[in-house]
Amino acid sequence: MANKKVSYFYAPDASSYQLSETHPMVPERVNMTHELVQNYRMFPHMTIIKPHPATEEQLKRIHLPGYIDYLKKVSPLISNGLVDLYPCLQADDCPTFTGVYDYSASIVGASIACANRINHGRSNICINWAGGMHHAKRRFASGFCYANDIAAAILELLTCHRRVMYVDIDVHHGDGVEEFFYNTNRVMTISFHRHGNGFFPGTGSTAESGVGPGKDYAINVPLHKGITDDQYIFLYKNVLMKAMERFQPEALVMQMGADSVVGDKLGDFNLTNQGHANCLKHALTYNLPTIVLGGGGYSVKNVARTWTLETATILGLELDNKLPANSYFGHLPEDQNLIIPAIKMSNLNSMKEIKAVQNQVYEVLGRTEI
Ligand code: VJV
Ligand code: CA
Ligand code: ZN
Repeated sequence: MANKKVSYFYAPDASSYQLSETHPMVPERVNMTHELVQNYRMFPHMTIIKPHPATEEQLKRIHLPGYIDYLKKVSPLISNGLVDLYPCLQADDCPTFTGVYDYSASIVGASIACANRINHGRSNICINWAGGMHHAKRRFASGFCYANDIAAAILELLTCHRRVMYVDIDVHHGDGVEEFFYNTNRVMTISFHRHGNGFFPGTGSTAESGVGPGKDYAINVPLHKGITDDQYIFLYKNVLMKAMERFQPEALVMQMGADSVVGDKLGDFNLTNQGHANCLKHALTYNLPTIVLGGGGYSVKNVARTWTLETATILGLELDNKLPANSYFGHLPEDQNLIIPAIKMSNLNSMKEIKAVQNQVYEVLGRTEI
């Protein structure tokens, strides 16, 4: 979007943490993205900002103070045995690691900074690829997410915008964000995700749609493995168009989890990164002040490719499919290209089911009023 003021938030120190030696969540993927964005010469097209970590007070607006105090004090050495007494960190998905508080504060700080910049009208689009931690709950960590930067950013946007829309294309259900705003009609949450067969976190059926004043303002789009670009984009555009028409938000937050791209270690959709980027491109056509966040993504080179392509999409730039020289990708044939093609795999979504889900979502949206 050549005429838009774009800001890109990047905390160089935040991505050097490791949840554990072999944990699938690798914060380094944000550094990989950063290097590709730099080497594709995108920096001159946006404002690069180094955000401050969130303060304790900011973290406690979203989280139970006792949980934040715990995060601040805990260390791998003293957490052994303690997790059973105070089970807010779940041993394998959310291990206690050195710097867990600083890591969390850094991510939340960047997403709050995105919101502030939008609130002051200084940017139209703000990017935080380290953000998008959609599972974190008020009282505990969940699904690799310790602090909910998305809820913090939305809360900040609500001080200046009547209605905020949240769209989540991570392969997992955005349960944490949904829960924070489940009973308000000032935030509409929309998550597309794999659902069923025990896929994490298990919530996110179309019937789960909000409570009290928030009834019908939580939208869920459950899908099966193997979905293709054509099916996904068809459903995504229809849902977004209808939701925009009904809700008329004043600001938009996009969670761009790249685990919905083909070849992910934890996800099993068949979306290309171009399909994934087209979802963002479509969202930007509504011309709303927009925060663009990262999220999941476990095949790290694919994550870097996807978020690089999406940074270019935001800037309205065309990129050469040949990756520029960089320190992460080597000389192997599979390391040469930006574009990730679809593969041959079974697709458990029929067009009939896609249309049925669409109609269920339309029914919920049809009951909303502004
Ligand atoms: O399915 C689960 C929960 C279990 C308990 C923990 N074991 C490890 C797995 C089953 C029920 N958790 C999911 C969490 C997915 C979080 C996704 C986060 C996001 O992308 O939506 C946003 C950032 C899950 N799936 C796979 C794993 N956990 C997993 C965790 C590991 C692992 C391998 C797989 C943790 C440590 C190590 N390997 C070394
Ligand atoms: Ca999702
Ligand atoms: Zn995910």
